[in-house]
Amino acid sequence: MNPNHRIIDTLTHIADSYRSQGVPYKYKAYRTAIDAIRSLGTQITDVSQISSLPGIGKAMVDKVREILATGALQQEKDVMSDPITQAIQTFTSIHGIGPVLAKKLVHENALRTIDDLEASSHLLPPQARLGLKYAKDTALRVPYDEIEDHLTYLKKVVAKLVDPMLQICVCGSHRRGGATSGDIDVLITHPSSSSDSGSEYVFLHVIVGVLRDVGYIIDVLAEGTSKFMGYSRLNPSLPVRRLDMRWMPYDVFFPALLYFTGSDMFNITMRVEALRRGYSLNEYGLYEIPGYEHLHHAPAKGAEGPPAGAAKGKRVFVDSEKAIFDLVGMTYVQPPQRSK
Ligand code: DCT
Ligand code: MG
Repeated sequence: MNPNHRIIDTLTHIADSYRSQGVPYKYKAYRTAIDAIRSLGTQITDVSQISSLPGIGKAMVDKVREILATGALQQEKDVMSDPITQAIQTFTSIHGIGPVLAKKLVHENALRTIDDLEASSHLLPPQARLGLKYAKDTALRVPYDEIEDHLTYLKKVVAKLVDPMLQICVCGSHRRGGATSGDIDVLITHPSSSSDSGSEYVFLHVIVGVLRDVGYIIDVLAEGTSKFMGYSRLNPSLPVRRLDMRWMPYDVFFPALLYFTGSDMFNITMRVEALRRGYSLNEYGLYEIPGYEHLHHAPAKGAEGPPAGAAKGKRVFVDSEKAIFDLVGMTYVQPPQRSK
């Protein structure tokens, strides 16, 4: 356990409340400070140990000082004991309910609990009604070992009923070594697929069909050619889990693996580093921004440009996550150290 877990947990509670209230800049400020503290490695006994860290301003130093002096933070106690804040947090954790709707339900309709929502489900859009159907189950974190069981099951079913060459991995917080995860993030590719052809995009549809037939996928929130969002269950004695699946052709597998592993904040940091080196990085690839000198070429291959909507520039083929770190001038970071 991190020697500063008390400080980290306290600040995380406040960060989460800002996120659910729809105040992203505050959420990011807390997350940046939390990451700096998590990376410290030594126990904080005095605020002088953190006051010069990047991302930690005076207000954050004051909060840490209060935690060190009193063992707690009044602001956290207020957040955790405020029924309105807690209701907004509960509601925004339901798929299909964002901060604006959550606040409306709390302030205008005086709803506070999942039971209240169930009694007033006519106030919800269809996606949120589906989210509500599984809300009690999906509020539970998914243990590491259960996700491994999902992976084993998925590999077996897909190899047998779709194609034995399909490669499946779990990304997200699970790949970062999280003891529990909020959902199951699955990335799928096939070694013979390429973004040049596009025909392989039919794979995800076939996989989803098979997984529905065998009763593993029990409901669908959204399904496209490269993304699936829905609900799955390994067996009836276990809770229903939120399942996110992405299909990526093999030539863009590693940028996708990097993106889908996260964390969200780590991705932002890495994108900024890439930009400094003249690259634009997203889940679909690493692109050279025209006009920069790109000294460290990886062998470029195929695909002339990014998909619609992505930054313009030539795509750089990478055959590992490490190759992306190298190109953007970062030391390789192992997945468990990417929880930032
Ligand atoms: N991601 C991102 N930016 C976002 C959301 C997601 O870069 N705004 C990436 C990084 C993580 C990955 O997608 C999966 O997203 P989540 O499942 O939301 O996050 P997680 O890290 O897996 O955490 P959790 O345990 O809550 O699922
Ligand atoms: Mg996840």
